[in-house]
Amino acid sequence: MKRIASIAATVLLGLVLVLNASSAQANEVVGDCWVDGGSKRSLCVGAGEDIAGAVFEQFGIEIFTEGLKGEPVSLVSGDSTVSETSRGVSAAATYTLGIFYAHANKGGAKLFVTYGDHTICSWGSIVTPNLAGAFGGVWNNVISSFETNWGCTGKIWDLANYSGDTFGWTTLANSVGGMNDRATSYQLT
Ligand SMILES: [Ca+2]
Repeated sequence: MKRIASIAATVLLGLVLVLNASSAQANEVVGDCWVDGGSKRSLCVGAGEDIAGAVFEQFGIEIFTEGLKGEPVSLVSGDSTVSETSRGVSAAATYTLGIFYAHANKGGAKLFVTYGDHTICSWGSIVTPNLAGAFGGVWNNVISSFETNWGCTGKIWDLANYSGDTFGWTTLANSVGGMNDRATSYQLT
């Protein structure tokens, strides 16, 4: 019996290792990304790198997020690689309407979804252009939490083209329930 128990334990251990190996094959997002719903421009940076600074350097676009009083707050920090002299008044502005996170509780890598006008979600559902799309590449099936800004609300779908299981609409999701690591398409409106 002892031998059988030993074999059973070995089989169980093997099964656990296999399960761990398969879960390790899930997408792993290493750095932050940005996509603009108007221009459809996008960019990703490596682990620990500054996405706002990189977007500013490459596109001359300054990313803002919503402050506590609804005011735009620049994500381009003074400590970034952006020099003060390059931060001219001609810099284009874009606004973070949604942030999707690879981990729960707004943790892990971030995907910033922006638009050149932070008031579009207050225009009303008939005229508001949806900021919608697919979670491409490493962002497919990894979203674990999200938040929205400036009156926007967000929803995620399991499948492409806004079909299958969903989570939302909501403005803050510290977790996404049964949709964890499953989101393939999204809308902000
Ligand atoms: Ca999916």
